[in-house]
Amino acid sequence: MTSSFKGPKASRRQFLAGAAAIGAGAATGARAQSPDPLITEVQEWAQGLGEGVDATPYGMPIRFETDVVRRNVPWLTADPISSINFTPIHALDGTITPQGCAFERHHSGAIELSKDDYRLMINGLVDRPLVFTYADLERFPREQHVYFCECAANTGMEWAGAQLNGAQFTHGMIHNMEYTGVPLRTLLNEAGIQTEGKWVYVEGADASSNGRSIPMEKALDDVLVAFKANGEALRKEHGYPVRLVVPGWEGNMWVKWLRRIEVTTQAVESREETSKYTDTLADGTSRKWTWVMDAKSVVTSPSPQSPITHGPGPLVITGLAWSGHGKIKRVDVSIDGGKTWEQARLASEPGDKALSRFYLDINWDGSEMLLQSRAMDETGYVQPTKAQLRDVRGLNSVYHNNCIQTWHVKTNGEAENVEVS
Ligand SMILES: Nc1nc2c(c(=O)[nH]1)N[C@H]1C(S)=C(S)[C@@H](COP(=O)(O)O)O[C@H]1N2
Ligand SMILES: [Mo]
Repeated sequence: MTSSFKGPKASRRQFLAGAAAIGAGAATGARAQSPDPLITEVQEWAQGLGEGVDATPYGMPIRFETDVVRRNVPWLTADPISSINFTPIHALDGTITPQGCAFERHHSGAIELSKDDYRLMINGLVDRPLVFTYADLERFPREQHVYFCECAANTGMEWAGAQLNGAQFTHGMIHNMEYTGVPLRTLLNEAGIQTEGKWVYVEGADASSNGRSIPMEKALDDVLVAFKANGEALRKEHGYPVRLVVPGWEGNMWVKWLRRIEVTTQAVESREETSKYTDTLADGTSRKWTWVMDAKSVVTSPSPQSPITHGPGPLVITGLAWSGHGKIKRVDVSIDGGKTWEQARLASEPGDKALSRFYLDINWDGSEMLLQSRAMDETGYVQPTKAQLRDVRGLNSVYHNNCIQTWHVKTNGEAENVEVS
């Protein structure tokens, strides 16, 4: 498939030639007529002292980066308490999401719960019902893992047509952090699971409680009771002091402010797993228990909020890919709406159920592009087109939309959310 690609892939020689041309282009006029004062003059910032180390006990991004923030979609945000905002994935690089701009989803607002007031109960079909304080949790052996958390509703507004103009809005209900915590298995074994215990029901301390049932096999596998993210305490909005991390499974199951784990014989069939988080299919019936987030990817730049700001020549195309079934194996990128594909470069060894960053470095000829990316995971599963997904799911679904996204990049570098048929 890649061998048939005739697109403008940049060779090293072309790349260097292009870079030189751009350098010359940018300086033409400026260099010919007048020296660049940014180079020839001693600048203000070199004539006095900068801030001392006591100015910023806890750092915030520099003021030039105030654009890189969570945003919401006003018509979707009927009420800011029971709502969602989106990660600015169009403006980030690498794979780790800083907590300060990682999307939030609350059903009854973010609560403030101190470590001292924190309690975690394990009850139900166990030999010894237990209550842990925060200090108790800190005494169990810990693990660290990087995982993505994707809301099942991510890309959910795009079922019936291209709607939101920006990767932040179409794909920003996702974050990827390094978690530190205790395996749920360790705590369940401490309580002693009785043989009839086949599920756990997990709930949070907030008013919504966001209760969900998890089959015992998953609970004993890779689920973490986490208290640190990216090295520091969880932020309030992500469940301080303790949240559940359910790798690869829909974000709704990642219970924040985790307060109780009940071992049960069956699923509880709570609100969050019956009237919500079920999928309408093309024939009008509903599917429940869609837990795993299938392989998906998106080009984050260029994209509507991250247009091309230079002329023809070297262009970095980049994006994110992930799969709830394991590692990303490969990502292909198309600049012609899926007619031809080129294999992108993965920036680092793909992690298990974690975001992967991909790059495709091309020599852009300045013509318009229909930019797409297509992820394949280690199971061999390939991210579907919108048409393929609609055959099964129809137009009335909300959750689990992992279709291939298209950006129409114009000759002036601006990009728009479109569909190709
Ligand atoms: N206790 C509690 N846990 C919760 C929620 C909630 O409202 N209350 N929202 C869920 C949903 S729908 C998602 S997508 C994730 C979002 O996690 P985040 O806010 O850290 O991004 O948390 C889940 N856990
Ligand atoms: Mo969610």
